[in-house]
Amino acid sequence: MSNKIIIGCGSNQKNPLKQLNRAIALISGKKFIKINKISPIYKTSPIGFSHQPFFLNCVVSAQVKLGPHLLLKKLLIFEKFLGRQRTFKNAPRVIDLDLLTFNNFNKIITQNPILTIPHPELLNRKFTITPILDIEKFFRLSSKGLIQNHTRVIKNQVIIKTKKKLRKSLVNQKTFC
Ligand code: PH2
Ligand code: MG
Ligand code: MG
Repeated sequence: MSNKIIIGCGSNQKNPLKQLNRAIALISGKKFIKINKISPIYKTSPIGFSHQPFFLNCVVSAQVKLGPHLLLKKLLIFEKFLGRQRTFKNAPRVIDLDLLTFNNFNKIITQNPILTIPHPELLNRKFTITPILDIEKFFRLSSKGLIQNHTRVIKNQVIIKTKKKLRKSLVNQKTFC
């Protein structure tokens, strides 16, 4: 069993580039996941709660051997391990790992408050659409059509492609999970 997924990664605390590096090193060390592509890193204006620093965002496409609920559980464990503390909605965070899509991009896999796939905000955020298009050129969401058509209507979101590069393996993955 191998499922194709896209994970959205974001950070705006404690050296965001370092946090993205730690997250991706951690993910890439797991046996149940094989990373295919990592998008460029974007500097993005905060959405939802604006009085906080800019974010760094990127997305990762991968193959996983888990179902969506178990994968979500793992991502939450990773966030915790990497120092995420939950305070209020859209608060600043050391790391956020969102399961954006699972296999067929078009299909609603689950739709509940705990896990909705595709991610309900995917099409409302340039910081998810733009990096997805970098690595999945023909990404399509059924009735909504090609996602590149969505970025044009999103207002007030600053998103700047950076030249920042991710380094490998900053976390000792072997001691975890
Ligand atoms: N994540 C949020 C809310 N707002 N804004 C930016 N720019 N990047 C994010 O990753 C982000 C956000 C909730 O998860
Ligand atoms: Mg999020
Ligand atoms: Mg999240």
